[in-house]
Amino acid sequence: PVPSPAPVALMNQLGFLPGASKWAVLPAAAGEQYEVRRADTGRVVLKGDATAAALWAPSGDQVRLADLSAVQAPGRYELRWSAPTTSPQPSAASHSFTIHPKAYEALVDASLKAFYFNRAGTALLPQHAGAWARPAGHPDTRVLVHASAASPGRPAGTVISSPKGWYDAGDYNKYIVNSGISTYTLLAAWEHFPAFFKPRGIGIPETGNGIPDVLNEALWNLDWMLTMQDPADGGVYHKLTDLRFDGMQLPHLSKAERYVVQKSTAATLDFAAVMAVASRVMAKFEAQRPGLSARMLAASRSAWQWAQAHPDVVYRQPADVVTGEYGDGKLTDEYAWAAAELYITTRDELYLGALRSLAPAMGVPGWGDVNGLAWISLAHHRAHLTPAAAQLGIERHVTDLARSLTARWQASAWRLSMVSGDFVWGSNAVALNQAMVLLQGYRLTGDERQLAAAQALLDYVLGRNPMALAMVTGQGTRSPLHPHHRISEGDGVAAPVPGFIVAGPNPGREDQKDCPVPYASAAPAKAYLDHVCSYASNEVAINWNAPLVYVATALQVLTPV
Ligand code: G3I
Ligand code: 9MR
Repeated sequence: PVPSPAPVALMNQLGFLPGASKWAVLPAAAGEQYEVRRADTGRVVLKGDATAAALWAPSGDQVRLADLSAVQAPGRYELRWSAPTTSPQPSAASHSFTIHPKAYEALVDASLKAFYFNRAGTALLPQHAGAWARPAGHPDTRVLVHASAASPGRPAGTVISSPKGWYDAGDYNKYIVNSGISTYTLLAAWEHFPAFFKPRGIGIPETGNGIPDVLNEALWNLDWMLTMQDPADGGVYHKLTDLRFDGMQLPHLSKAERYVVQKSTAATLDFAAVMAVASRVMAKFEAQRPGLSARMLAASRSAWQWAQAHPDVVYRQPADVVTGEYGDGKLTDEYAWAAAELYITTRDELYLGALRSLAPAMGVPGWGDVNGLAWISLAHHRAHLTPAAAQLGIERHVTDLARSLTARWQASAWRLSMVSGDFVWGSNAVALNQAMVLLQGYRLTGDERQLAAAQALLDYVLGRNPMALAMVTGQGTRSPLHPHHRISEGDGVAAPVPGFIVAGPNPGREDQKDCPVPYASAAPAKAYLDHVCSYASNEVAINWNAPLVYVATALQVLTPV
């Protein structure tokens, strides 16, 4: 496939819900006035004045903004603005967009289905995977205990079985820390919006089994996570991995030995948190998976116990292992998150005590900082906690951060809460996790600016960005064609596997030594390269897709139509 030409106005390429806040970024040279016409009748429905040209520091561009929010009726529209007076083109420039009451439903389905496409240990059949059908890879029924993970009951070289789970990203390894936040985010989408997910089938093998597909997909990974706990002591292995990264080939061609590596406190606490969430969710599906809820709670409690006895076992990459690290020396957030989820599920104030002594500060969630997940769960369940929870100040923690992100959105020349320092490896997930925080603020306060600021972040990843790219494979009019994804690269199908959000701009450009072509720009919001070499800006990952599922769902459900 060949990329389509870049449009001149930057907008969400999937369009908008009727009641949404709707913004377009215009070049600084655009004239002051803009108008919106219906594409079918040509009738002018809005005339407005663009904001004065201003610098957006992350991209280094001077831009003007057009606010199209007043247009609400479903349909197709043409945005037109006057060309610069100095421009050789005499006519006005234009850009089309749509308004639709189900604007993000297909995005939710595709971004959730991406997890299915990344399943380990199973063949993807044509009736579910279409052109991306493939043989089973990495059964993981014969996994070796690495020397770093040896215990009296399981000396080095012991063979264990640890099947299923999702591949983490473009690589074929499975990491508990990153599985933790990713699986949680899908479970939160279910806990917050069950009515939306109940009737949705996305065409996976389990569709129609009496469990909603968002949970069917989460269960594929939860079943794997359970096998990563040492039953003898409750500790959880940090990862299941090859010793070095596989080649750019389909999974069934990889024959390297697989290992479980070192138990860590971060992995064990993330596991405890997710199992506590999953236990309360699966309690409603006892008929479909008898005993699973109780098993998950027991697994969560024994993981918590292990962490009490091993409070600071930081993951250290063994010399013979070079795959992803997910190393994190700060563990108070993992403690707080596990304590919060165990408290919510059990109402046992032992865990509330632990939480209060940690006094976790709300932050934008990420794999290395999970405090925010604790507050998101506490906020959602605040009406069902014990009276002592009132002292936590749950609402204030969430709304303070949502307000500060909203202030950034309001002040931004791009109308976006992302600032230069947010453009790190996986910046698109920083954007979507900011949106997740804003959406929690909106759910608590009803402040429409918080909903608008969240919408702006979805707009950003779907095309209102300097690359004019919908950064999700197969979505919008221009999207990434060459993600760093072994399956997409190895399958012989021209189009990448659909529904994956790529990492996004990352001025760190840590992959340059391995890339034959340079990035087009080093500016924070432009340091992106649509080339398979670019593992620092163009890889896919489960922890980047999960907040896409959440944010697309939340906006679809919460935006007035
Ligand atoms: O948070 C700091 C920030 O404070 C600092 O200013 C900035 C400056 O460089 O760095 C920020 O940290 C970065 C961090 O990502 C942000 O989450 C690190 O530099 C950067 O090296 C780190 O990258 C991680 C990358 O692995 C390399 O370790 C990514 O988060 C993480 O998503 C990525 O994960 C990989 C797995 O290891 C293997 N599987 C694929 C997966 C996705 O690429
Ligand atoms: O392909 C690897 C990718 O999945 C990881 O996220 C990335 C992070 O460390 O590393 C990639 O592997 C590269 C390795 O780190 C350095 N040599 C080139 C590898 C990619 O071709």
